[in-house]
Amino acid sequence: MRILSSLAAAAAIAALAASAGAADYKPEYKVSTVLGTPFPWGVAAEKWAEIVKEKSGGKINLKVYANAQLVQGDQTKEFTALRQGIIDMALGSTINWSPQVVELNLFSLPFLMPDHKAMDALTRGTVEAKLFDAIRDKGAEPIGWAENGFRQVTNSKHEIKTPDDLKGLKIRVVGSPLYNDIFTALGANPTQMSWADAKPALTTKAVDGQENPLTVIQIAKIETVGQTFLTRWDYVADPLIFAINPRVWKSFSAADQKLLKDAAAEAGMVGIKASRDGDDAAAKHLVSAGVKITTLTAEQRAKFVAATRGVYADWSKKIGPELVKMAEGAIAKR
Ligand code: X2X
Repeated sequence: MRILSSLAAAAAIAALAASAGAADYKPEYKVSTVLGTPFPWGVAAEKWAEIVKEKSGGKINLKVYANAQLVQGDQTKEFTALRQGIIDMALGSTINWSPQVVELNLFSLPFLMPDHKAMDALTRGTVEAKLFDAIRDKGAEPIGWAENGFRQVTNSKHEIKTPDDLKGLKIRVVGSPLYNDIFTALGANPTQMSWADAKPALTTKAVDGQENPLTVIQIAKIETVGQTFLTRWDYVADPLIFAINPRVWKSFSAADQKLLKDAAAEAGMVGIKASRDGDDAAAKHLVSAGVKITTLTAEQRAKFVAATRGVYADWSKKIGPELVKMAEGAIAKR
């Protein structure tokens, strides 16, 4: 009898402890992202939520809020909202977080990364460690990578083969001032606006063009708003970063932190594959939808590189010459 009741007491204590652990956790963690499924962002974010739910036995419940809706569509405020705890977690582009974390402009240095292997060289090892330290310093816990992809330029006016073809074109650009500098150096007329405002601006022809990865261009059906000229120039690429508010991060047990990190690695791989495999498929689809795709020759591309060297040099100073050197070294060794 005594053994039985002490067993029952032990079971009751164990049950209490388990429910106390779970009770520390929120019923739902809000995950912010700019683009939902079927964009590679949404694919990665939803996969993350799915794996975390399954591996935690339903204890950790992530809910993805797309279209930057948790920051009223203003994607350049996402990092600040994450730091403040207005959102718990995010899968965000390095471009959208660069106003707060200047080092993330690294990926936007024009023509720094020649290929996917170059990108991979920056999202691991010493460069990754430096970037993650910079993010941590600014108040968020980075735990993994996914990918938006190499960005191409579209417009409604004419084919772009030389920097001269960009002259006078009004181009919608994203949140970092570095993009204003790139397009100004190329003779275009850049105007910064959120993704939420971009499509209406393209529809009304308030702007002539924009730049985004092929998967985004295709899934958003940008050809339907007159964007029928596309140049593949791979001038920059943006990875996506999984990050968590520091207080939320600390509220998880070490085992659950590992679970979240491992799940982000797995989901990130799925997202990266969706972006990389999606590019050529998107290009085919766009051609059949009537888009003229121009792929630059090495010689043509060199003219764009030359025209943006000054911007590269200026922004290397802002990003940190040491970090840029480290990145160039990692790319050379890839
Ligand atoms: O706004 C964009 O162009 C997008 C969707 O690519 C980003 O959020 C960086």
